[in-house]
Order: sequence, then C-alpha cells, then structure tokens
Amino acid sequence: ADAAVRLNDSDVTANLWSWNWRSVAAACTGQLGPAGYGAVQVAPPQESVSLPTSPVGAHPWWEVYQPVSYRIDSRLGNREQFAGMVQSCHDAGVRVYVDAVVNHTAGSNNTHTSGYAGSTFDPKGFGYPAVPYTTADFHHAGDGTCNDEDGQIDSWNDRAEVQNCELSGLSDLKTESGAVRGKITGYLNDLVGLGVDGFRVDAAKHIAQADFAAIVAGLNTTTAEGKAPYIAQEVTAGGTGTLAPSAFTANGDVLGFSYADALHNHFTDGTLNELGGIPGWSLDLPSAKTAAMVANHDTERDKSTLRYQDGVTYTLANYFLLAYPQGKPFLYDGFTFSDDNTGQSPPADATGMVSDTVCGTGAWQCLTQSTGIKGLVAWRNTVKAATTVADFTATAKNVIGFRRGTLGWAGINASGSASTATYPTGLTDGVYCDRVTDCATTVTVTGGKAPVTIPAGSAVAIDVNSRKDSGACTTVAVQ
Ligand code: LM2
Ligand code: CA
Repeated sequence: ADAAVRLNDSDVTANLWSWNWRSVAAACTGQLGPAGYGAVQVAPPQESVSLPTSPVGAHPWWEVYQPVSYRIDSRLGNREQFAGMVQSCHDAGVRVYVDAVVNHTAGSNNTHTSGYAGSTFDPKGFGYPAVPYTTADFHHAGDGTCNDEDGQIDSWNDRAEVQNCELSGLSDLKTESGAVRGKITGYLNDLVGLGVDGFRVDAAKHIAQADFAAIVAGLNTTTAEGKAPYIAQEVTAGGTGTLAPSAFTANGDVLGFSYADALHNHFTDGTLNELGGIPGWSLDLPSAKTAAMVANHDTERDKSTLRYQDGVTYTLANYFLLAYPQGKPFLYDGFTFSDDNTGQSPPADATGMVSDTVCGTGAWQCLTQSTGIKGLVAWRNTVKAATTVADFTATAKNVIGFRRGTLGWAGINASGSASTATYPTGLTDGVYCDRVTDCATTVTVTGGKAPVTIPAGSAVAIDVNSRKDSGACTTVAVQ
C-alpha cells in the first residue's frame, strides 16, 4: 500500500501462468510496465502438495491447485520473493492479481502428504494442521450438504451438488461456515497486505454466491489504490439459473468463456466480418463484467479455445481482443507443452521448483512481450475513452478495420495475402506510425481516410499518440 506508486491507467492484464516470482518481477520491470499493461495475473502462490512421482510424471503443473496451507511458499518462490515481485511490479506501474484457490484443498486420494513449504496433511482424514482445517471444515457425502453418494460432482446443473460436492476429488471447503470464511479471508488479506491488487477466483462456480459474497465483504480495502481488490471469477459457461455465469456478477467480474468460444469460431472459420455484430450478440455476460480472454491454462489443454499452437490465428485473435471494446483483456502466456501429456510440469528442477522463464528458447510462450501485442496494448490504452466501435468495415470476410471514435483505427488481415483498401479512420490528416510494427511502417491519413496495406496474417494500428511529427517517430506508451 504505497501511496506514491503510480499504476498504469490500463485494463489489460498479462496472465503469466506458472511463471516463477523472479520471472514475473523481471517481466514487469523490463516489459509489462514500459508497455503500459495495467496488471499481471500470477498462478496460485500458496503452499501446495508436492508430487515427485505423479501418474503423469514428476510435479505436474496442477499441483498448485491443491492447497496444503496458506503459507506463501511454493514451487514458484517463497514469501520474500513473492513480496519482492509485487514491489517490482508496482514500481513498474503494474498491478498484481493472484489466482486464489479457496473452494478446496488438496485431493483426498493423495498418497504424498507434504507440501513445498514442509507442511504435512492427512488427505483421507481431511486434516490440514498448518491452516488449521479439520474434517468438520469440509463438505462430505451424506452430511446434508452434498447429496451425491460418492461425494463427487456428477450433475452439473444441480446447484447443491456443484457447490457442496467435490470437484475432481478435491476436498471441498464448507464455505458457509464462519470459521472457514475466516481462514479464507485471512489468506486473501495476507496477500492484500503484501500489495496484491486483485484475485482470479479459482472454481468460483463451486462456491455458493452468498458464501463468496461474505468472503469478499471481509476483504481489506488497503490496496495501493485504496479500494477493494479486483475480482475475476472462474465460472465455466453453460449453467442455467443460479449456475449461469451472469448469476455471479454481483461478486465481481467473470471469465469470458463464451466470448473466447466466439473468437475461436470466427477466427477459425475466417468470418471476422461477423465480429462487427458483437454489440448485438446475446453473450452470457455483459462487457463490463467480462474478464475477456482468447485462452487460459485449462482451455489450451482441452483445446476448447484457440491456443498458441494455432500460430498466427491465435495471435490475430489476441490482436482483436485488444482492439475491440469487449470486456477487460487478459492475455495469456504459459509454458510449451505436449498434447501427449497435458499434465506435464513446467520447466523445473529436481525438487519441483519452477525454473526462470526464458523467452525465445521455445520452452515458454512470451506473446505478451511481442512487438505487435505491446503495440496494441499502447493503442488500446490510447483509444479507451472511445467506448464503442465505428465504421466497422469488412473488405473481405477475413479482413476488417474499424475506428474507435476519433482516437484510433485498427485493421486485421486474417487472409493469406496482403490486403490494400481505403478505410475511414476518424483521425485528423497526417502521417501515423503503425503500432504493430513499432513504427516500421506508416499510414497517411487524408480527408480522414487512409489507404492501408495490411500484411498477410497481421494487423495495422494507428492512433492520436502515434503521430509521426517532424520526421521523428513518436509512439507513446500511455501509462
Ligand atoms: C480450476 N478451475 O476451476 C483450474 O483452472 C483447474 O486447472 C483445476 O484443475 C481445477 N479448477 C481445480 O483447482 C487442475 C487439473 C486437474 C487436477 C486439479 C488439482 O485440471 O486435473 O486434478 O488441478 O490438482 C488432479 C488429478 C485428478 C485428481 C485430483 C486430486 O488430475 O485426477 O482427482 O488432482 O488429487 C482424483
Ligand atoms: Ca464448493
């Protein structure tokens, strides 16, 4: 809570999933802050189970979704490294959002019974002395809360089952209990005390809204901005009534799975022309409540969305995510993995500690640091006051351009060849630097219109802060 800190005025988040704290700090300082990102999302920081010999190999990535205690000491780094990372990110103007696993603890099937910080637990006995939680703090089959015989969620439209039974065998916390809520708010407020600005709430669909409302009400408002932490809830699409994504918006934003599906469909079949209709679509969440994404760590593995393996199609969908005013964009970067083993560990040492991220070697994905994406982050930050799109123009099914009021114009070409057309830009006459190439090319606006050549599988974006004046290229990253 450093009042002197000036945070970037941006709604763009880089989700650096599975990156260790040292690497997130370096990214904030060297890349995200200067590029104008508003926030970074990090993977779960609490102590998790350590699985040296799991069925999918040592230390699968999903260890971090099995809390053993709320000590900030994990395979991603210790408490000091976490606190240092938050400080570095704030110094760079970047907020920190934490993936909060509070619906459950570890799985009761575990045979390994210790965590990365050395805490032990009793899986079958539901004992977590380091918190402490005891068996009375969990839902159990037949206890009047979870009505399913085996205690597992099988009926995904049965609210009691979805919220009181076990998700993937993970011991389900009795979030209706004041004692449990107290432990959860204690953990989250510890993070707020370390400077954390918000939370991605894991498995939020599996926590009763009233329970999570009580947890949110207990959160400290002592963030760097002196307000309640930002909340993005993970609620998978498809439920009806109280299980629908829109039934969770009173507690914060919700992840935009349906929007991600739509981007997947339109970029896969090349119907970018239909994206102009978004304001009229009945998506399952309003834009103002959507944490928008092209992919996350689950969907890149189950292939339900586009993912880095889709190459240029994936990149273009991310360009669109940034250019279009639908939700708050969350750009994703994890590690390279094989579809043959979707549980595999991120690069790590023999004890499971995750190695430093190195971009450009193939082991990690670093789209958030690419020139085109950083250019569009600056573009989005510049045009944000124009909250709607105008002159949406499809010069082909897979070639589009639009302006954001009089603040900027962007075009995307998902075809296999360069496309040249004249677009209304809304900008005053002059020469503008293209953000996507960091000013390697320019666009000349005359009478408000510009002939633009968009390279194959690429984009062009110009704005009031990318004007090329007196020969110098002066793109400004709005922070
Ligand atoms: C999430 N959102 O609601 C995360 O985004 C997702 O990645 C998590 O699942 C899930 N919720 C629970 O936090 C992952 C992974 C699962 C894995 C769990 C727990 O996709 O496969 O389950 O984390 O580590 C694993 C085993 C599963 C076993 C369970 C308990 O795959 O077979 O179930 O652990 O030991 C008996
Ligand atoms: Ca639950």
